[in-house]
Amino acid sequence: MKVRWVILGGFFLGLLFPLSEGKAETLTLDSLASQLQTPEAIQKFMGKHFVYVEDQTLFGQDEYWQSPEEMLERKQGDCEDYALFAEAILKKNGYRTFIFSVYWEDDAHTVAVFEKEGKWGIFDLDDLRYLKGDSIEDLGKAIKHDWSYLGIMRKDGNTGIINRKFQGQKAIASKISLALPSTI
Ligand SMILES: [Ca+2]
Repeated sequence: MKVRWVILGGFFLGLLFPLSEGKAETLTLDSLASQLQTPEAIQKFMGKHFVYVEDQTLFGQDEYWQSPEEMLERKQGDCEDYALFAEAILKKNGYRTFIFSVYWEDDAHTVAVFEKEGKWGIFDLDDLRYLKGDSIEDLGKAIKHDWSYLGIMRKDGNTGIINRKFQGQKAIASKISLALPSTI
């Protein structure tokens, strides 16, 4: 009988204090990842909830790499913030993925890359597309045709640093598959 009263009590409390919108903001990456199990679901979530805002506007500095948790809470960011969020959710769902930056002249762009069914998926902000190429150069061209150099990245504090840099022949010869982390 006690159990029933607890359940009933919980039911009536729920009526008195319905879950507010604020509840969604406390959503963890783990619980979100269990809801967003495909790249398409991740894309839909980012498209619906995230807004592109430059780092200078948000943080008063040129570069600020937010953690996926910060991005989920703030729901505003630029290219690397979208990419780091997508990468985190993909990893939690077992995908092999990495952060990739393309540099040209005085600018750069960052995306998340993952492997799916023999193709390479690219999360470019909340755009998702697939590529059949197999070299790092193919990947670079898919983002920016006249790139200067390419980097497999990692977040270091609130900035991004290049783990592996590719230029010229090195980019042409390097297989995307080798850039993927061997362990998830
Ligand atoms: Ca940022």
